[in-house]
Formats: sequence, C-alpha cells, structure tokens
Amino acid sequence: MSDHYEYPYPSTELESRYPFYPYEHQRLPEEIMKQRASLFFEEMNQRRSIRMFSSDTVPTRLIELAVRTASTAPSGAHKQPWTFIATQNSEIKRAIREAAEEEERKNYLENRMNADWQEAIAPLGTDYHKEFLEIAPWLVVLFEQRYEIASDGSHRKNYYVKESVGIAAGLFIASLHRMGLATLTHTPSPMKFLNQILERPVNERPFCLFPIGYPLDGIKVPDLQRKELDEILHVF
Ligand code: IYR
Repeated sequence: MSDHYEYPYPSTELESRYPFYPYEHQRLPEEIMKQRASLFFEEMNQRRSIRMFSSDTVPTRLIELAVRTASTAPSGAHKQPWTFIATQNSEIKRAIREAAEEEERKNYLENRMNADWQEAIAPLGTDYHKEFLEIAPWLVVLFEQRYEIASDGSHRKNYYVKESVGIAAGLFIASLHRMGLATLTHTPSPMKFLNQILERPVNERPFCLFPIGYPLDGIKVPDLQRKELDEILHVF
C-alpha cells in the first residue's frame, strides 16, 4: 500500500467549520525507540498494587500532575467524562474507611461475594479491614460522568464512558508509579456511599478509589506472575 489517501483529512469543508492544527512529530531512530520502550516496560513491570502505606505526606502538586496526565486520555467524542476528587482530610478519610468497611464486612462475612469470587482473591489475602484508607496520605476518587448536565439543566449523553475513564485510570496509575508513588485500584463494593461523603452530583458514579502514598517500609506483596507474551499477543 502506498501512502496516498483519496480522502484527505481534514477536508476543506471540515476545516472551514472546526479548528485544526499541524501535528508535530519527530521520528526516532529504531534503536532509541527500542531503548525507550524497554526502559518504560521495565519500569512499569516493577509496579505493584500496595495495601500498606506509610502515612508520610505527599505534596499536592504531585497529585495534580498525575491528574493532568490522566486527563490526557482519549475519550469518546472527547467528552473527558471524569472527575477526580482528592482529599487528605482525616475526617473524610475516616468516614470513607468506615463506610467501605461496613460494605466489605457484608462482602466477606455475610457471603455477598460468592465462594468462587472469594477463592479467586484468596492469594491477595484481603479482608474487610481497610486501614489504609485512613493511613495513606491521599485518597483520590475517580468518578465517571454518565452524562453531562448543561447550565439549563438539560442532559447531554457521554459516550464510551467506562472505556474512557478506564484509560484515564491507567494513565493515572502509570504517572504515580513513574514519580515514585504507590497506589491500589480499590473498588469497595458497592461504592455509592462515595457520592454522599464527597457530595457528588447524580450524573457521577464512583469508578475507582485510589489510596496514594509511599509503600510502608518492609512490606511484602503477593508473588503474582504476569502472563507471558504468547498468552496475551497473537500476531498475524
Ligand atoms: N472489594 C473487596 C474484594 C476484592 C475484590 C477484588 I475483584 C480484588 O481484586 C480484591 C479485593 C476488597 O477490596 O477487599
């Protein structure tokens, strides 16, 4: 195939209606591409979900940078259907811990998680105790905006919300890891209590709760293996 396109983009018509600008891109030598990709892989491969955090504080500007990075994610119709709520307030963190533990107690002790599910998470060694929700210096709750509420009160649909917010969450986690912070993708279930505690509007639904901080010194993590490339990639 040649590089010839019969339908140039943007068309003159399109560009007369919406702004476009030239995309700057510099090709890198293949060796450099490989080096950068390997380094990034090795760095990301060191990332682990952490369940015991140090209470050491983390500057707000670092959290801001991770959120800005997350918000570079592609999203359906560029709606950017996410809100990040970040708190280091101990009363709010305590309220979140108490509500999360109340829900999790039902999951673990009253069999709201069935036996198959409990068996699947057994190697992680989790239980209903969520002390880290009070000890980690920051809690960040990522909300998905199921729709937008315009200033006149009318609703406008968002598209591919879960996909978009999931990608933003991935970039958020990568940014935190790259700057030397640790987190956990925590989803206390159900999470509706986060709307009440954090006073979020009805169009927003909690997607994930991230305790953020430094790992507690000397902690262990489960020795989980990542799938081999040939299990996850098929090239034709
Ligand atoms: N939400 C519970 C249970 C749990 C579920 C999954 I899926 C995990 O990967 C880990 C835990 C909890 O947070 O303990």
